Amino acid sequence: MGRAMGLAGLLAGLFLVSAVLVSTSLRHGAPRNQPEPAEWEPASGAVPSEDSLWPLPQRLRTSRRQLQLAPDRFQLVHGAGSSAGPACGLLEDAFRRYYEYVFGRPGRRTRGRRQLGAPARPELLRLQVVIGFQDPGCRGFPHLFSSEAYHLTITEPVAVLKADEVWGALRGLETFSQLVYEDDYGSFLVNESEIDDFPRFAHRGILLDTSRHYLPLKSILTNLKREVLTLMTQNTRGTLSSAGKMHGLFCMHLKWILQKSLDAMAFNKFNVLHWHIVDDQSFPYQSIYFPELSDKGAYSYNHIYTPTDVRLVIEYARLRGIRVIPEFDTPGHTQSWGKGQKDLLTPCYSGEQPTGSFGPVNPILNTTYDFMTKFFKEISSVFPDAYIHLGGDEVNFDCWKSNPEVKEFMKKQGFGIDYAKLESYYIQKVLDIVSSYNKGYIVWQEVFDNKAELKPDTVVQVWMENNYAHELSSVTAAGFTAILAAPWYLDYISYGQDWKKYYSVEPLNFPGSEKQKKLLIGGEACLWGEFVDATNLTPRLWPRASAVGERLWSSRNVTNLQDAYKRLTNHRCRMLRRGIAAEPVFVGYCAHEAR
Ligand code: CP6
Repeated sequence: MGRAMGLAGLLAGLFLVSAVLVSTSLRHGAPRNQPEPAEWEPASGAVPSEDSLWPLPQRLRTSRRQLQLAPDRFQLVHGAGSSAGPACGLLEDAFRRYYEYVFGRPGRRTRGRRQLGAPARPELLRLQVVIGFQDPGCRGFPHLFSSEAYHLTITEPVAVLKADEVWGALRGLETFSQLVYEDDYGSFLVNESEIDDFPRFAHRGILLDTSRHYLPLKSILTNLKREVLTLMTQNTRGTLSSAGKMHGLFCMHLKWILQKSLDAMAFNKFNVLHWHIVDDQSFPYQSIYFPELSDKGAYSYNHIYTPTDVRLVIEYARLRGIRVIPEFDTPGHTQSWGKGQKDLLTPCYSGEQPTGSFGPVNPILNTTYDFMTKFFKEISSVFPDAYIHLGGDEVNFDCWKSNPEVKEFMKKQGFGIDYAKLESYYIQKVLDIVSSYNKGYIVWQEVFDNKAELKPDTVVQVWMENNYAHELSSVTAAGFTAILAAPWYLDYISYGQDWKKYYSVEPLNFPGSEKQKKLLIGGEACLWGEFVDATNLTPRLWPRASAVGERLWSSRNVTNLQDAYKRLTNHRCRMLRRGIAAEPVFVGYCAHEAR
């Protein structure tokens, strides 16, 4: 008993000491403008709220008038007339998150800090969130045609965030959190402002590859324990709903790379996780109908995503307005599938003899299509998004060419020696299977290049760097919807600020009519996994992907590199404060990192 008391006393003492230390260091925590390399004149910088906005809103009016937010009074609330209320778990959870992003964790705040000599200012008491449409958003999933538009007015004494759908409210909350800054005295300030915002492109994705390296969902245990404790004890406004708690518990399981990536995506207003989940090297997706696929094809029994893991990722993403589009790439890139599914891949031959190695999916067997029918039935029900990515890239024909039965089949079908026709034959059958489950599909550009007969609503993803403008032109001239990935391969690294290269891409800069331009629905930053795992994924993605994020969200004329540099540097510091290990843009420092 006595020893327990002693321990408690010691802990209390430690807490006091650390509280004092924290209170001194946090006073320097303002996301201030920092000196820039000499060749760049600092932009006006007169309105601090503007200095770290990323991506830049479409329309923005800020005033010099500063309002102060008091952490113990300020509230995020549902506004009168909103079609969403406390039953909306998605918004309740977002309110809790964004309160924390604005003011820091309750445990890390120091009471009374705002009284340290800061002059009294008019106070901002609340942010009221008003959702227009009665929509299923609180329970439903975001989709290609969701509205992410919002209108944000920040005036004394109450700010109002209006959005047709909850997805717009999520984007507006992110913007609001970016407008608030902390001054040298620890006061939280925001400039009176008015923002009208909406995305330039509807599809703004990040491709992550979990086949070349497994990317864990779960955290190290110590981290997990701390999180659970915080969740159990915190009560930000005394109204943390049980739905919010549930979501909080969900999040406990996702404390690692996939979670971090989804957090950071929301900070950058990305709305699609393109989950390149399986490939040649491993098959981590645990299938319900075909458990052998991951039993045999994953790196190990632990390097898998169980049905529960997949549900958690989808829910964690949904709460941030992010769609999860899985890619099951066939007929190429399928070596790992062959381990758990006999006769799925084509046996390669050397003359009359099978070599024992295998090529792409075997397109000449009925059993292949029986398998795909069952497999994609499962995928269609596990992943709620209206689209599935079916791959179709980089099919090597050598093995098909070597196989006598395939050659025979080619003759019978009248394909001659054009193996692209065989590939199209296969892809068309898979597309029909997936359509029968009422799903749309995305394919890599080769499927279009090989002249497969595609349904008019097929989405073609352009990835080849050489002459991608011409490819966009052809794809859209044929009437297909397109996604651009070619200029944004973030797995390529080089010395210097390559974010400028990504930033300076103008997606609509391809030859074509207005009608064609409308068919480009957006783009993706791709992080292929050959040289990336949990150790280096985050700093390789951020803030380089942020450049793509602004290009896809903000207006076409937002191209000033100096202004972008200033905002990106501050945005990167904010990502660090929020737990994202984003790499530096260039030389400099973050105010919060001072000792
Ligand atoms: N994996 C898969 C890859 C790539 C593609 N598909 C790829 C090809 C070339 C470059 C980068 C990535 N690693 N399945 C092509 C879409 Cl440069």
